[in-house]
Amino acid sequence: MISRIDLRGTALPEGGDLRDLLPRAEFDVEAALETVRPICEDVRHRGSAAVIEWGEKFDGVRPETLRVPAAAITAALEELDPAVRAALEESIRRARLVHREQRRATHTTQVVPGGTVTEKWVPVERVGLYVPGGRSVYPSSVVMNVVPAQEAGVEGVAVASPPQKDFGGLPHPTILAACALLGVDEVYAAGGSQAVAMFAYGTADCLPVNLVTGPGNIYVAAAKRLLKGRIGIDAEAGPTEIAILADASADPVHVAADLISQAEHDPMAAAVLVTDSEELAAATEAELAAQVAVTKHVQDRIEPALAGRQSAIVLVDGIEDGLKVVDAYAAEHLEIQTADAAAVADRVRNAGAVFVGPYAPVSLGDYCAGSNHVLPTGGCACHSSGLSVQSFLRGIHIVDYTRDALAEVAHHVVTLAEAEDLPAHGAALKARFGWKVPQQ
Ligand code: HSO
Ligand code: ZN
Repeated sequence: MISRIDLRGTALPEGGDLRDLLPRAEFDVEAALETVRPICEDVRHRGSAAVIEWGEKFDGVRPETLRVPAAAITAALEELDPAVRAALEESIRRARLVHREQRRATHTTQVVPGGTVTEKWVPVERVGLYVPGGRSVYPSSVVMNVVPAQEAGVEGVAVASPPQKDFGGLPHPTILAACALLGVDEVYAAGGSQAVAMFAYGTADCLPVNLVTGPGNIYVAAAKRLLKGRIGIDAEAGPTEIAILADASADPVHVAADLISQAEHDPMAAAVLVTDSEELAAATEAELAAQVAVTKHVQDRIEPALAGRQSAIVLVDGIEDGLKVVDAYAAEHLEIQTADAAAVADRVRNAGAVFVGPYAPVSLGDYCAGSNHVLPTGGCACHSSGLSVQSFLRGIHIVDYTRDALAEVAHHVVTLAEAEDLPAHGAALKARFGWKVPQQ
């Protein structure tokens, strides 16, 4: 059900060549651009009516109003299963603990006496958080988007999630209940690229936002790419990925269960085991077969995900090579299940999040570790981070120099301006000192 890639017995190629040997799903956002372009343009020109009509077309239901009424949000919380409520509250509490500590303090550097640069961290004014609602209805993703935005101090937090046929055109009730628990009352029954365009351009119902975050399908990713610049975005989320670096000490029951746990998301999800142990590889294959047989979403998601070319068991000569492989792959989620797991984890350079040892499965991070589960996919972990307080802040430099401090460096500024053939830059300094550069 899962293929093998055997990299044993030869020196591993470097960088990009190694990455080419590893499995990865196609996620062709470029191709979806042409589909979403007219939808975004329509929303730009016709506003809320266009958002509602595209929702009707794609989601099969016409919401009564784009903005979800406050009473529907309150009612959803009242009807929420108490056990789900308790679990979400614990998830929120833990996420707040971690994200609160990500806040950055304003810092002033005294460059010279009288010359300072202060870096001030300022939250964006308004954000649009996208929460999917198709195959996946994840209240946990509401938590993972809203908590860092709130902890960053964002004042305007708006959530959009597709209208649901079974719930009279409202977003799914557990999504609404999660919003209520987090104190978010601005929620829109909007999905797909039309929701992203609504956030970017604004409509009569929804003020434009500065930044859109959150996972979504390929059309959401394409709309984010199209509208980037007008709005800021987090990483474009592709299908979820788990990589596990494991040696003979790992328990194949855990390894198989964890691979399956992320394969459960999507037929395009990737599950990759990197190991130097032939025994673990064989035992994991057997376990996968046994566990998949008794899992829920077998045919529609897990089997195609595991059998797809994006998933594999990669055999390597040792954990050193394994580290090279997982770094080249740059997984969204990376589990380390080796003898000295913490030391190995410490050496990982590229991963969205790293899960250390036998008791830190990815599912823990998905819900209740306190870490964020909106993470870079598709190899983007080699240049991007998951969602954090930092995603919602901008660092602004405040430059404050006295006359003496400026005088001290003026000749250097003028020299550099002349070297770049920009004499007016130098003149801006000279103007302050009787049109002469102060002599040092
Ligand atoms: N593993 C997903 C997040 C998620 N899992 C939501 C369960 N619910 C992407 O990190
Ligand atoms: Zn998950």
